[in-house]
Amino acid sequence: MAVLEKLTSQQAIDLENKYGAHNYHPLPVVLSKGEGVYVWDVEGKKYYDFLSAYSAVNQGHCHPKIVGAMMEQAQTLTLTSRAFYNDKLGAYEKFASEFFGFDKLLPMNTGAEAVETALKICRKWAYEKKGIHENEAQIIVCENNFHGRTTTIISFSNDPVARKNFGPYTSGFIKIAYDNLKQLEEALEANKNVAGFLVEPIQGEAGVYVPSEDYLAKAKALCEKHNVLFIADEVQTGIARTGRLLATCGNCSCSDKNCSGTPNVKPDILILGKALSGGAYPVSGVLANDAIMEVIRPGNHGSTFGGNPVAAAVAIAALEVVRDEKLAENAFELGELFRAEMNEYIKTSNIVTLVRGKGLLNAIVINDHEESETAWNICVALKENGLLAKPTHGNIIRFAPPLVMNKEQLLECVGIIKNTLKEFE
Ligand code: IF1
Repeated sequence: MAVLEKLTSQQAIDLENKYGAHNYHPLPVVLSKGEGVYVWDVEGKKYYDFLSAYSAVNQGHCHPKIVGAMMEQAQTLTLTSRAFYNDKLGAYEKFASEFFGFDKLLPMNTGAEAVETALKICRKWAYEKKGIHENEAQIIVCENNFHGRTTTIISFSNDPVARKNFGPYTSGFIKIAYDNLKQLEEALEANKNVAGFLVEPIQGEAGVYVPSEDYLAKAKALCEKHNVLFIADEVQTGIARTGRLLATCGNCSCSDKNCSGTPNVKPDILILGKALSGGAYPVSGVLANDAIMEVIRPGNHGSTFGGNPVAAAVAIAALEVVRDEKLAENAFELGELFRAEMNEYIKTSNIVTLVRGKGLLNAIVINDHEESETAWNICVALKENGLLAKPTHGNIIRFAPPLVMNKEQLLECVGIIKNTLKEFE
């Protein structure tokens, strides 16, 4: 069999089971094509994508502008390493810094790398600017966080499946409850060596937990009071997913009419990934102002692919699509419609207890215990009915379509979701 011969779904699944590490348990569907809000399996069946690769495909599958930029650069110059300059990186760094309202960008590739980069910058700032004794810095994180899967990041995870048997663990982290300002204040007052507070503006993997309206602003104010860096992980919530360019509203240059204009929630360090490239190519990065970013000097940090010309060209195109196609505004309006439709359904449902989210990052909670198979079975039935989604934890199903979806498509998807849920009532 030729290596890339056309396979049946079962053949593709069998190959992965035999030759691939079993680090995932995918829904039983084998995709071979994507365009906008749609994906197709190898047998040609069409689906609505309601996961968007965990909010990496905000601009829709294979967006022509993004793919075009990738192809043009890929045929010109793909990688130089940072041993030399290239003609795309500086322009991208300027574009992204101004787009989000910061002085500088440190370009990386994956979200976890960007989170690790932010942790390193925060610690170095603590030693060189705040005056904390070396190796004594503490970073506050939230229970039920998800920031990636490196050894340091899972060191402060409380998900046993992500953490167990990967020790010894990295120290220097203090865990508090999410959306709990009292615990944040207590941790700041009890520990003089706190360098930063790392937080997801909405806890995605935990089940799309939206914090209290004033949480981020008051958390940022507490950090300022204690000279601690407020670090926002917007890998999943950023790039228009929650109905604004950023869930923390980084006081950016967007003209997003839905932005609540809360400049006091501007992070000291902003972490981006996923849809920074529209799902076409691994691109992530960390943004900060000079007073913080200047602690990084040659030799302190980097990566072979970080800031490569293809990533630069793709990320510029991806951000231009967000701006020009007003994806934040669209996500805001369709998110309101989605939650209204689901709340209507919940009134007469015996199994769905609530819907929550912001913009087009939403989830429904099924009234079943965490270990039940109900949410999984609902997702398998949704697949049969032409819509792809996946449970986060146990009884919670995340719904996150590409932000290019239109109202008619969303209402068709709501119909599929409602009709499928009825099969389980
Ligand atoms: C998997 C979860 C989502 C993230 C936030 C950093 C990262 C992620 C807030 C790391 C990545 C991905 C990872 C992917 C599935 C997906 C995920 F289920 F794992 F938790 F979205 F919720 N910060 N999230 O959400 O970025 O290194 O992956 O580029 O590992 O299964 P990455």
